[in-house]
Amino acid sequence: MASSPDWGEVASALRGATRVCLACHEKPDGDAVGSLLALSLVLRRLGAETYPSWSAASVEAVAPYAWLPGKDHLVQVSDMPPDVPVFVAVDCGAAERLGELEEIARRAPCLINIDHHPGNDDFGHLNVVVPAASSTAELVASLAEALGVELDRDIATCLYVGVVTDTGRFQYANSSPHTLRLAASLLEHGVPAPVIAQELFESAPFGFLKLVGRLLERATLYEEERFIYSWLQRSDLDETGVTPQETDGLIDAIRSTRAADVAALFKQQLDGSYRVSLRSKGPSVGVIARARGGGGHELASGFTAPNIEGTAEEIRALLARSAPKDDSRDPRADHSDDSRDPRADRSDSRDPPADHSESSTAL
Ligand SMILES: [Mn+2]
Repeated sequence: MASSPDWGEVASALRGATRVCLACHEKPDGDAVGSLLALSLVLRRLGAETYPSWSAASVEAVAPYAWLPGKDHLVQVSDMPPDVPVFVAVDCGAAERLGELEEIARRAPCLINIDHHPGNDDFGHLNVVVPAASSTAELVASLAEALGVELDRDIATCLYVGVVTDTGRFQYANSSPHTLRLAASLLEHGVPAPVIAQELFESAPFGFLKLVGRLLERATLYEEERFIYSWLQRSDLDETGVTPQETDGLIDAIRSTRAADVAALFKQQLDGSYRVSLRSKGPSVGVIARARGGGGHELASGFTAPNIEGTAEEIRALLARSAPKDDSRDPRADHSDDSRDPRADRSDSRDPPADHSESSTAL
């Protein structure tokens, strides 16, 4: 995000508001919860009553976000006041991502949409959508400044969680110099970065390690096509005590090898079918997913398949067909100046910001 967005109308709407409903997307990730709670705290500093929530049977910040400042202000969907003049949606690529809260949002006289998802359809009355922003948290930080609210440790902590999760710990191409300057300023407000890192990235239950073990043990590599895949059955979750929600980032475990450009993870669903997540360091996997009724980005996509081996074989065959014939496809050897170098532009290599969970976008 090179320059700060124009907050003019949004800032005046929020400055005049005494009661504000806020919501992030359902099944929130770190950026969604962090942005939601940060903005709620910012508006409370301006004296507003805030009602932060998201669509869920029970709205509570669960692990690894259960410790976040401002979580005590969360309200259940049923307790959302229906008649609040200003409703702010954060980190929602589309109004449907508000789930049950969409109706209240649509009824609000002023619906504000603050987001960084490419393809956001500007569903608000006022929209600040900045795809170049690393995270919605980055936008909320900019909004706080526009509102004249000085960050404190609590707000900065929520913002930091949004930034550090959506940038993959500052690894992805969305980590701009601005993002890192913001992170630095958040640390200056006393954000306990090492503690947050432990909470977010080193607090998995023991069973999770066993599940990763199974996944890695089963991983199958097609060397020629630089394609790796693995799978999880429902019984794996039952036996290790891991919930489906906790399996969202698992594909990272198999994509981390230099031997593969494309990774697929098959996760068995309750009906016996498999949700297939695809990640790529170069070849388009969006086209593979779309051809099978799924969706996503060129480098991160997903679809549903009836089986593991047959589908993996299909993907392998497609990759073999689309692979360039004239080089080794070893990115370290040949592509250093090449636009196909998977590391030259990783702007899409993060999980699609639309949703890190796989349920709604079938990624
Ligand atoms: Mn986000």
